[in-house]
Amino acid sequence: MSDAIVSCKKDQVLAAVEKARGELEAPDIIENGLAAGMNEVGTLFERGKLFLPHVMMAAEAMQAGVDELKDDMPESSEKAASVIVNGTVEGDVHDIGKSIVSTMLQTSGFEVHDIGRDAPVSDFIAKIKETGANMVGISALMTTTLQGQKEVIEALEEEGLRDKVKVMVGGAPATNSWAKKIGADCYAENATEAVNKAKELLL
Ligand code: HCB
Repeated sequence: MSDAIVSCKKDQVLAAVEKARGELEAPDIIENGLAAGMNEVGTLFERGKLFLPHVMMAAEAMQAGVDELKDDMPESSEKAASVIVNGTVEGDVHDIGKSIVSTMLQTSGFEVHDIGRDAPVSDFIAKIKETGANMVGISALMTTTLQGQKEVIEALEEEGLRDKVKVMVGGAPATNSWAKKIGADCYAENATEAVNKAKELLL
Protein backbone atom coordinates (compact mmCIF):
# COMPACT_ATOMS: atom_id res chain seq x y z
CA MET A 1 0.00 0.00 0.00
CA SER A 2 2.84 2.35 0.92
CA ASP A 3 4.62 1.55 -2.35
CA ALA A 4 1.43 2.29 -4.29
CA ILE A 5 1.19 5.70 -2.55
CA VAL A 6 4.82 6.48 -3.37
CA SER A 7 4.28 5.61 -7.03
CA CYS A 8 0.93 7.52 -7.04
CA LYS A 9 -1.05 4.55 -8.31
CA LYS A 10 -4.55 5.28 -7.03
CA ASP A 11 -5.98 2.02 -8.43
CA GLN A 12 -3.29 0.00 -6.68
CA VAL A 13 -3.85 1.92 -3.44
CA LEU A 14 -7.56 1.11 -3.57
CA ALA A 15 -6.85 -2.54 -4.42
CA ALA A 16 -4.45 -2.77 -1.45
CA VAL A 17 -7.05 -1.16 0.83
CA GLU A 18 -9.64 -3.68 -0.37
CA LYS A 19 -7.27 -6.53 0.38
CA ALA A 20 -6.29 -5.21 3.82
CA ARG A 21 -9.75 -4.29 5.08
CA GLY A 22 -10.77 -7.93 5.63
CA GLU A 23 -7.83 -8.53 7.94
CA LEU A 24 -6.99 -5.23 9.62
CA GLU A 25 -8.82 -2.43 11.40
CA ALA A 26 -9.31 0.80 9.42
CA PRO A 27 -7.16 2.98 11.76
CA ASP A 28 -4.32 0.46 11.44
CA ILE A 29 -4.55 0.52 7.63
CA ILE A 30 -4.55 4.32 7.60
CA GLU A 31 -1.65 4.83 10.02
CA ASN A 32 0.61 1.96 8.99
CA GLY A 33 -0.22 1.70 5.30
CA LEU A 34 -1.46 4.98 3.82
CA ALA A 35 0.21 7.47 6.17
CA ALA A 36 3.43 5.45 6.13
CA GLY A 37 3.49 5.82 2.33
CA MET A 38 2.83 9.55 2.57
CA ASN A 39 5.68 9.93 5.08
CA GLU A 40 7.98 8.20 2.60
CA VAL A 41 6.80 10.65 -0.09
CA GLY A 42 7.70 13.48 2.30
CA THR A 43 11.19 12.07 2.84
CA LEU A 44 11.79 11.68 -0.90
CA PHE A 45 10.47 15.21 -1.51
CA GLU A 46 12.82 16.57 1.14
CA ARG A 47 15.76 14.84 -0.56
CA GLY A 48 14.80 16.35 -3.91
CA LYS A 49 13.96 12.95 -5.38
CA LEU A 50 10.30 13.86 -5.95
CA PHE A 51 8.69 17.09 -7.11
CA LEU A 52 5.50 18.85 -6.07
CA PRO A 53 3.14 17.46 -8.77
CA HIS A 54 4.15 13.98 -7.63
CA VAL A 55 3.38 14.89 -4.00
CA MET A 56 -0.04 16.22 -5.08
CA MET A 57 -0.85 12.98 -6.91
CA ALA A 58 0.31 10.90 -3.94
CA ALA A 59 -1.87 13.05 -1.65
CA GLU A 60 -4.84 12.42 -3.95
CA ALA A 61 -4.21 8.65 -3.86
CA MET A 62 -3.92 8.80 -0.06
CA GLN A 63 -7.20 10.73 0.25
CA ALA A 64 -8.96 8.18 -1.98
CA GLY A 65 -7.76 5.41 0.33
CA VAL A 66 -8.91 7.26 3.45
CA ASP A 67 -12.34 7.99 1.89
CA GLU A 68 -12.74 4.32 1.04
CA LEU A 69 -12.17 3.40 4.71
CA LYS A 70 -14.43 6.01 6.32
CA ASP A 71 -17.38 3.62 6.69
CA ASP A 72 -15.13 0.95 8.24
CA MET A 73 -14.06 3.11 11.18
CA PRO A 74 -15.03 1.37 14.43
CA GLU A 75 -17.92 3.35 15.93
CA SER A 76 -17.70 3.91 19.65
CA SER A 77 -20.74 2.66 21.53
CA GLU A 78 -20.55 5.43 24.12
CA LYS A 79 -21.30 8.98 23.08
CA ALA A 80 -18.79 11.34 24.63
CA ALA A 81 -20.25 14.59 25.89
CA SER A 82 -17.20 16.43 24.66
CA VAL A 83 -17.04 18.76 21.69
CA ILE A 84 -13.84 19.27 19.72
CA VAL A 85 -13.03 21.93 17.14
CA ASN A 86 -10.26 20.83 14.78
CA GLY A 87 -8.53 22.79 12.03
CA THR A 88 -5.31 23.67 10.20
CA VAL A 89 -3.87 27.12 10.89
CA GLU A 90 -4.00 30.09 8.53
CA GLY A 91 -1.49 30.02 5.66
CA ASP A 92 -1.27 26.23 5.69
CA VAL A 93 -3.16 24.10 3.14
CA HIS A 94 -2.09 20.70 4.50
CA ASP A 95 -5.20 18.90 5.70
CA ILE A 96 -4.82 15.16 5.14
CA GLY A 97 -3.56 14.40 8.65
CA LYS A 98 -5.96 16.84 10.31
CA SER A 99 -8.90 15.23 8.49
CA ILE A 100 -7.81 11.74 9.60
CA VAL A 101 -7.66 13.02 13.18
CA SER A 102 -11.19 14.49 12.84
CA THR A 103 -12.58 11.23 11.47
CA MET A 104 -10.98 9.12 14.18
CA LEU A 105 -12.12 11.46 16.97
CA GLN A 106 -15.63 11.38 15.53
CA THR A 107 -15.78 7.60 15.35
CA SER A 108 -14.51 7.49 18.94
CA GLY A 109 -17.69 9.26 20.00
CA PHE A 110 -16.61 12.90 20.15
CA GLU A 111 -18.64 15.63 18.51
CA VAL A 112 -16.16 17.12 16.05
CA HIS A 113 -16.39 20.38 14.14
CA ASP A 114 -13.73 20.45 11.44
CA ILE A 115 -13.15 24.03 10.30
CA GLY A 116 -10.89 22.97 7.43
CA ARG A 117 -7.49 24.25 6.41
CA ASP A 118 -5.97 27.74 6.11
CA ALA A 119 -8.26 28.71 9.00
CA PRO A 120 -7.74 32.16 10.59
CA VAL A 121 -7.52 32.39 14.38
CA SER A 122 -10.95 34.10 14.36
CA ASP A 123 -12.52 30.98 12.77
CA PHE A 124 -11.18 28.80 15.60
CA ILE A 125 -12.53 31.18 18.24
CA ALA A 126 -15.91 31.67 16.53
CA LYS A 127 -16.48 27.92 16.19
CA ILE A 128 -15.39 27.26 19.79
CA LYS A 129 -17.88 29.88 21.03
CA GLU A 130 -20.66 28.67 18.73
CA THR A 131 -20.34 25.01 19.75
CA GLY A 132 -19.23 25.43 23.39
CA ALA A 133 -16.24 23.20 22.57
CA ASN A 134 -14.17 21.71 25.41
CA MET A 135 -11.15 21.08 23.19
CA VAL A 136 -9.43 22.47 20.14
CA GLY A 137 -7.10 20.52 17.84
CA ILE A 138 -4.67 22.74 15.96
CA SER A 139 -2.74 21.33 13.02
CA ALA A 140 0.31 22.95 11.35
CA LEU A 141 2.55 21.18 8.85
CA MET A 142 5.16 23.83 8.17
CA THR A 143 7.77 25.46 10.39
CA THR A 144 6.54 28.75 8.92
CA THR A 145 2.96 28.21 10.13
CA LEU A 146 3.68 26.57 13.49
CA GLN A 147 3.41 29.98 15.15
CA GLY A 148 -0.30 29.90 14.25
CA GLN A 149 -0.84 27.34 17.02
CA LYS A 150 0.53 29.79 19.59
CA GLU A 151 -1.71 32.53 18.17
CA VAL A 152 -4.83 30.41 18.71
CA ILE A 153 -3.79 29.81 22.35
CA GLU A 154 -3.15 33.54 22.85
CA ALA A 155 -6.58 34.33 21.40
CA LEU A 156 -8.20 31.82 23.76
CA GLU A 157 -6.50 33.60 26.66
CA GLU A 158 -7.62 37.02 25.43
CA GLU A 159 -11.20 35.78 25.10
CA GLY A 160 -11.13 34.32 28.63
CA LEU A 161 -11.71 30.83 27.20
CA ARG A 162 -8.39 29.15 27.99
CA ASP A 163 -9.62 27.54 31.25
CA LYS A 164 -12.60 25.97 29.50
CA VAL A 165 -10.88 24.64 26.40
CA LYS A 166 -8.13 21.99 26.29
CA VAL A 167 -5.61 22.49 23.51
CA MET A 168 -4.06 19.73 21.39
CA VAL A 169 -1.42 20.49 18.78
CA GLY A 170 -0.20 18.26 15.96
CA GLY A 171 1.53 18.15 12.60
CA ALA A 172 5.03 17.15 11.49
CA PRO A 173 6.99 20.14 12.93
CA ALA A 174 5.17 20.12 16.28
CA THR A 175 6.72 18.29 19.25
CA ASN A 176 6.06 17.71 22.93
CA SER A 177 8.48 20.45 23.90
CA TRP A 178 6.86 22.89 21.45
CA ALA A 179 3.46 22.05 22.96
CA LYS A 180 4.83 22.78 26.46
CA LYS A 181 6.53 25.97 25.32
CA ILE A 182 3.34 27.49 23.90
CA GLY A 183 1.16 26.29 26.78
CA ALA A 184 -0.83 23.61 24.94
CA ASP A 185 -2.28 20.76 27.00
CA CYS A 186 -0.90 18.06 24.74
CA TYR A 187 0.86 17.10 21.54
CA ALA A 188 -0.33 14.14 19.45
CA GLU A 189 2.04 12.46 17.03
CA ASN A 190 -0.68 10.67 15.09
CA ALA A 191 -4.44 10.15 15.00
CA THR A 192 -4.45 7.19 17.38
CA GLU A 193 -2.52 9.25 19.93
CA ALA A 194 -4.90 12.18 19.32
CA VAL A 195 -7.85 9.99 20.31
CA ASN A 196 -6.04 8.65 23.41
CA LYS A 197 -4.96 12.13 24.54
CA ALA A 198 -8.48 13.51 23.99
CA LYS A 199 -9.91 10.70 26.11
CA GLU A 200 -7.31 11.31 28.83
CA LEU A 201 -8.02 15.03 28.97
CA LEU A 202 -11.78 15.05 28.49
CA LEU A 203 -13.34 11.84 29.79
CO1 HCB B 1 3.65 20.12 1.49
N1 HCB B 1 5.17 20.48 2.62
N2 HCB B 1 3.75 21.93 0.75
N3 HCB B 1 2.13 19.61 0.42
N4 HCB B 1 3.84 18.40 2.10
C1 HCB B 1 5.52 19.46 3.60
C2 HCB B 1 4.74 19.66 4.87
C3 HCB B 1 7.10 19.72 3.80
C4 HCB B 1 7.61 19.25 5.19
C5 HCB B 1 7.91 18.99 2.69
C6 HCB B 1 9.38 19.41 2.71
O1 HCB B 1 9.75 20.40 2.13
N5 HCB B 1 10.21 18.69 3.37
C7 HCB B 1 7.17 21.22 3.54
C8 HCB B 1 7.14 22.14 4.75
C9 HCB B 1 8.53 22.65 5.10
C10 HCB B 1 8.50 23.53 6.29
O2 HCB B 1 8.30 23.09 7.37
N6 HCB B 1 8.72 24.80 6.13
C11 HCB B 1 6.04 21.45 2.57
C12 HCB B 1 5.94 22.58 1.71
C13 HCB B 1 7.12 23.54 1.71
C14 HCB B 1 4.82 22.83 0.90
C15 HCB B 1 4.55 24.02 -0.04
C16 HCB B 1 4.98 25.40 0.46
C17 HCB B 1 5.25 23.66 -1.36
C18 HCB B 1 5.21 24.72 -2.45
O3 HCB B 1 4.18 25.16 -2.85
N7 HCB B 1 6.41 25.09 -2.84
C19 HCB B 1 3.02 23.94 -0.20
C20 HCB B 1 2.27 24.63 0.96
C21 HCB B 1 1.45 25.78 0.61
C22 HCB B 1 0.72 26.29 1.85
O4 HCB B 1 0.31 25.54 2.72
N8 HCB B 1 0.59 27.57 1.95
C23 HCB B 1 2.78 22.47 -0.04
C24 HCB B 1 1.73 21.78 -0.63
C25 HCB B 1 1.48 20.43 -0.46
C26 HCB B 1 0.42 19.66 -1.25
C27 HCB B 1 -0.81 20.51 -1.60
C28 HCB B 1 1.07 19.16 -2.51
C29 HCB B 1 0.18 18.44 -0.28
C30 HCB B 1 -0.96 18.70 0.74
C31 HCB B 1 -2.27 18.10 0.33
C32 HCB B 1 -3.28 18.19 1.43
O5 HCB B 1 -2.98 18.15 2.62
N9 HCB B 1 -4.53 18.29 1.03
C33 HCB B 1 1.50 18.39 0.49
C34 HCB B 1 1.95 17.25 1.20
C35 HCB B 1 1.11 16.00 1.04
C36 HCB B 1 3.12 17.27 1.99
C37 HCB B 1 3.85 16.09 2.70
C38 HCB B 1 4.65 15.33 1.66
C39 HCB B 1 2.99 15.10 3.46
C40 HCB B 1 1.98 15.67 4.48
C41 HCB B 1 0.96 14.60 4.81
O6 HCB B 1 -0.16 14.63 4.34
N10 HCB B 1 1.39 13.59 5.59
C42 HCB B 1 4.77 16.88 3.71
C43 HCB B 1 6.03 16.13 4.19
C44 HCB B 1 5.95 15.70 5.64
O7 HCB B 1 5.00 15.95 6.36
N11 HCB B 1 7.03 15.09 6.07
C45 HCB B 1 5.11 18.11 2.90
C46 HCB B 1 0.55 12.42 5.93
C47 HCB B 1 -0.35 12.71 7.13
C48 HCB B 1 -1.17 11.49 7.47
O8 HCB B 1 0.49 13.01 8.23
O9 HCB B 1 1.74 14.61 9.68
O10 HCB B 1 -0.09 15.47 8.16
P1 HCB B 1 0.45 14.41 9.02
O11 HCB B 1 -0.69 14.17 10.13
C49 HCB B 1 -0.56 13.22 11.19
C50 HCB B 1 0.14 13.78 12.44
O12 HCB B 1 1.00 14.87 12.19
C51 HCB B 1 -0.98 14.10 13.40
O13 HCB B 1 -1.94 13.09 13.09
C52 HCB B 1 -1.98 12.92 11.66
C53 HCB B 1 -2.48 11.54 11.33
O14 HCB B 1 -1.63 10.53 11.81
N12 HCB B 1 -1.68 15.40 13.33
C54 HCB B 1 -2.44 15.87 14.35
C55 HCB B 1 -1.77 16.26 12.31
N13 HCB B 1 -2.56 17.28 12.62
C56 HCB B 1 -3.00 17.08 13.87
C57 HCB B 1 -3.86 17.83 14.66
C58 HCB B 1 -4.11 17.39 15.95
O15 HCB B 1 -4.93 18.08 16.72
C59 HCB B 1 -3.55 16.20 16.42
C60 HCB B 1 -2.70 15.43 15.63
